[in-house]
Amino acid sequence: MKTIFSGIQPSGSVTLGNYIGAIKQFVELQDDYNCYFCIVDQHAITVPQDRLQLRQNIRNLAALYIAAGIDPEKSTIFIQSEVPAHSQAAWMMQCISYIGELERMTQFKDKAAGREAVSASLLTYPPLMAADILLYGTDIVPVGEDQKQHLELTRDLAQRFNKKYNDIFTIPEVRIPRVGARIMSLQDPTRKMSKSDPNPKGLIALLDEPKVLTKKIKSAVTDSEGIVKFDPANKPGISNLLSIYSILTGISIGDLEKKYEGRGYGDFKGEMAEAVVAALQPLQERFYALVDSQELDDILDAGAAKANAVANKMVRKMENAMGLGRKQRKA
Ligand code: ATP
Ligand code: LTN
Repeated sequence: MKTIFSGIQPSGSVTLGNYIGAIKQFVELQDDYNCYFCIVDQHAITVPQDRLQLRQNIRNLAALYIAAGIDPEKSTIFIQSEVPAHSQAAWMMQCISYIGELERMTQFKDKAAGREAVSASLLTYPPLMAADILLYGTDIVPVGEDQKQHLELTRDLAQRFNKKYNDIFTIPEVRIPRVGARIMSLQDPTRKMSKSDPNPKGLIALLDEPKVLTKKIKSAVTDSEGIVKFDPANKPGISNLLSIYSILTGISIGDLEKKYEGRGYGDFKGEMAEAVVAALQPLQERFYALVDSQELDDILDAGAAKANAVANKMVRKMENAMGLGRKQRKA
C-alpha cells in the first residue's frame, strides 16, 4: 500500500477551503492508502499565536478531522510536536536548504509582507514541511493549490539529500483536487479563503453556527450583473459560490446555472446557505460529541505512538547518512 501524508495548521478556525481543498480528499483516500494526517502545530508558531487559543485549535482540528470522516482505525492522526523526529529531521533538511530558494517561496513573501519582525522560522518553514513528508516514506501528498510550490521544493530537497548522502527518501508526488483546489474569500474573491484572515466575514468556518453562516453567504461580495454564471475571470465572486455550492451538494455547476436562470443572487444565496447548513450539520454534531472526550485523547496517543515508531527509524537513517553521532553498534 502506498503512503499518504498531509497536514493542516491549527492556526484558526478550519474553513470550507481547508475542507474542500484538503480534508475531503483525505477522507476519500484513506481506504486505499496508508495515511498519516498531522496537526502541524510547529508550523503554526512561525507566526505569533495565543497559547490558550493554540491549544484549543489543536484539539478542535483533531476532532474536526474525525468529525469530517477520517477514521482513526484506518488513518494515523497525530500532533506534530508530539513526534520530536519532525524537528530533528527539519534541522537536517535546513542544513541542505539554500536561503535563496527559501526566499523565493510565495507563501514566505506573502506572510512576511507587512510584518515588522519576520521570524527566521517563517523562512525555514519549507524544510520542516519537507521533513514531515519525507519521514514517512510518503508517496503522495494531497493539498490545495497554494502548497504546490512547497511540494516542488520538498522533491528538490529529497533528491539533493539522496544524491549527496544516501538514497533513503521516496520522492513524493503532489495531489491537487480537480475542482475546489482554491476556494476564495467571500469578501475578496481574488484572494484565497484563509483561516487566519483577520476579517471573519471572508471565511466560512466548519463550526460556524447556521445563523452566522447564512449571514456570511448573504453578504458575500458578487457583482452587479445579477446573472448566475460560472466565469471565474470576470465573475470571481459568484463563480466561487457556485463551486462551493456544487461541491457540497454534488449538483453540477451547469445544473445550478440552469436552476437559477432568470432568478437573482438573493434566491441563489438563500438556497445556497440552506444547503451549506445542511451539509455541515452532521459534522458539527460529531465534532461536539468528540472534542472534550477521553476518546479523542486515546486516538491522539495511539497516533503519536505509531508516528514516533516510524519517524524515529527515518531520523536514524538520516543521521547515519550524514555522519551524526556515533556508529550504531549491534547490541
Ligand atoms: P493560514 O491562513 O493559517 O495560512 P490556511 O487556511 O491557508 O491557513 P493551511 O493550514 O495553510 O490553511 O492549509 C491546510 C490545507 O488546506 C492545505 O492543503 C491547503 O492547500 C488547503 N487550503 C487552504 N486554504 C485553501 C483554499 N482557500 N482552497 C482550497 N484549499 C485550501
Ligand atoms: N504548509 C502546509 C501545511 C503543512 C503540510 C505539511 C501539508 C505542513 N506540513 C506536510 C502537507 C504535508 C500549509 O500551510 N497548508
